Amino acid sequence: MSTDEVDLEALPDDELVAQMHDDLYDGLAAEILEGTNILLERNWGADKVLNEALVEGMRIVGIDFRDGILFVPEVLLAANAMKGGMAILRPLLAETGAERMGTVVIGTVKGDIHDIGKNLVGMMLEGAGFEVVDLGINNPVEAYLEALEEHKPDILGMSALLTTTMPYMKVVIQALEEKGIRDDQIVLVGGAPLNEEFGKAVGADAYCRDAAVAAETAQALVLARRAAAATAS
Ligand code: B1M
Repeated sequence: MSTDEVDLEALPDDELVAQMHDDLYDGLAAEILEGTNILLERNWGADKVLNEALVEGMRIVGIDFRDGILFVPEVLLAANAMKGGMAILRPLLAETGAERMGTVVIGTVKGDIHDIGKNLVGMMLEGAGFEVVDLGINNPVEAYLEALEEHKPDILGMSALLTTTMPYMKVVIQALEEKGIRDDQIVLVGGAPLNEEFGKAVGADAYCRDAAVAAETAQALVLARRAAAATAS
C-alpha cells in the first residue's frame, strides 16, 4: 500500500511499527516523524520507540544495502528519516535526571562518514549524565587531540563502521601514547565491524557493542576511576 493511503493514527501499535519500517526503508521523513510522535502519544518510552521502530527499521535497510538491493542514495534518505525521528527522541532520552558524570568527546574516525550509531551513543551518554562534545564525522588525529586539549574529557569515544576505517582508532590511540596523554582519559570504541578483541588490540579501555552498553560502560569506568583516585589519595 502506498503511504499516501495509510492513516498512521488508525493503525494498532504493531502495524504502525511495521509501517514505520517500510517508511524508513522508503526514506519518508515526514511519516517517520509522525509515527514517532504517535507512539510517544501512546505512552511508548523513547527507548522503545528508538529500538523497535527506528533501529530495527535501519537494520532491515542495512541487510538490503549489503545485498545490493538498496544503494547509497536510498540509504541516505533512510538515514535522514531516521535522524528526524531521533531528533524528537533526543531530549526525552537525555531527560533522566541522572547525576552529572563528566564529559565525553566522541567522533567518527577519519575516512568514515557514518554517524547514526555515534549520535545514538551520544544521546544515551547524555541520558546517563554525561556532557557530550560531538566532533562529527571523518576526524583526523589532530581533531581528537585538539578536542582533548580543549575539553579535558573523562572519556574519548570513537566510532567506525567500515573495516577500512576501524584501524584508524589505533592511530589515534598511538598518538595519545606518544604524547604521554593516553591515560588522561578512558578510551571507548564502538561500531558494527568491531569486537571485544579488536578493542583490546588497539589499546582501548573497552569496546561497546551498542549505545546502551556504551552508557553503562562509561558510567562504570568513570566511577571505578574515581574510586581508585580516592583510594590512592
Ligand atoms: Co554504509 N556501510 N557505506 N552508509 N552503511 C555499512 C556500514 C555496511 C556494513 C553496509 C553493508 O555492506 N552491509 C558497509 C560496510 C562494509 C564493511 O566495511 N565491512 C557499508 C559501506 C560499504 C558503505 C560505503 C563504502 C558504500 C559505498 O559508497 N559504496 C559508503 C562509505 C562512506 C564512508 O563512510 N566513507 C557508505 C555510505 C553510507 C551512507 C552515507 C549511505 C549511510 C550513512 C548515513 C549516516 O550515517 N549519516 C550508510 C548506512 C546508513 C549504512 C548502514 C546501512 C547502517 C548503519 C547504521 O546507521 N546503523 C550499514 C549497515 C549496517 O551497519 N548493518 C552500512 C544503525 C546504527 C544504530 O547502528 O552504526 O552499528 P551502528 O551503531 C551502533 C553500534 O555499532 C554502536 O552503538 C550504536 C547504537 O547501538 N556504536 C558505538 C557505534 N559507534 C559507536 C561508538 C562508541 C560506542 C558504540 O563509542 C564509544
